[in-house]
Amino acid sequence: PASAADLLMVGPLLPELVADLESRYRVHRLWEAEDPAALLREHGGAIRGIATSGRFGATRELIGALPALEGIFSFGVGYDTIDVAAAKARNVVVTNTPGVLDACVADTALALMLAVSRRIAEADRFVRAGRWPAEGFGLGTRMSGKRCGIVGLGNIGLQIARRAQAFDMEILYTNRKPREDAPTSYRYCPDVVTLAAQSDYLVLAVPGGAATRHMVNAQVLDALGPDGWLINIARGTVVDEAALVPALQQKRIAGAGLDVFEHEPATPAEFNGMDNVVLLPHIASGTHETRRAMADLMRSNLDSWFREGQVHTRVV
Ligand code: 8YV
Repeated sequence: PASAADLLMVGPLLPELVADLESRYRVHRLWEAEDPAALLREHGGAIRGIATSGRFGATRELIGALPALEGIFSFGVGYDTIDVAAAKARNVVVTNTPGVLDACVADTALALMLAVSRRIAEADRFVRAGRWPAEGFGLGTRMSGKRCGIVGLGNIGLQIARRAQAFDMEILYTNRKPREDAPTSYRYCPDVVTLAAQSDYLVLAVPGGAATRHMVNAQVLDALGPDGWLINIARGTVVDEAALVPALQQKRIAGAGLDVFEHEPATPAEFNGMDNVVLLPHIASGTHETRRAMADLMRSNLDSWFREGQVHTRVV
């Protein structure tokens, strides 16, 4: 029975979700433990599930410390911080929350595209600083009708493309392979450099992890060029931040709209003085509606597993 299962919660999740899980499972809070190793020694043998998120993940070491582990249930679609290979080797099921966050993440991508190229955040700072009566603000760059290059045409990438089409943008994309079910007007590029060279906005929507690490490097940024905008709602690791900082400083690209960072929550101090960047604290899925839907899906995966030995959205 579900009430008998011990769960290890790696970090704080949505308070309503935590309260609900605590009412029905024996939840052990790893992040609050004074001595995490002692907690694992004492309860590790009983723990059957890990409740985590893309932010907190689940390491090989943690998985190894839990001999009775059956499943890892993650809040979020990205699972690059979960050692899926270690889980697979132990026959541990891994679930995420795909689908329910696509719309809000895509909304945020479009918001960043407009914010950075139309200088929305900068204009807001200008008005607040009382500069309007005495100074002119200057001009922004048009977004409508431009070329939108999407890196990774998955569920989120497709939602970004649909929204960009409403702005009369031309859609280009790169992906491991062309998507047969994509509208025929979407133009496939075989690699990210070719895509960047033909895009006004390069929008990242690929998963994180080793396969995409530093996919956007100095060569890609230079292909994007001084009139190109980089938008990242994917993972900070996809961009070589050490290459991005000088590219922005030297205006080798026009600007960047970033929701994620390589070492978040730390962000490069150089960004703070730049007006051609818009910085968000990883909020792309952060609406009441979407976070509630993510919590519902995660909870439903957990409950189905402990009731019926089945899950809805399995990663592997
Ligand atoms: C979450 C995310 O904020 O779904 C993802 O992959 O990055 C976000 O939706 C994150 O998972 C919470 O840690």
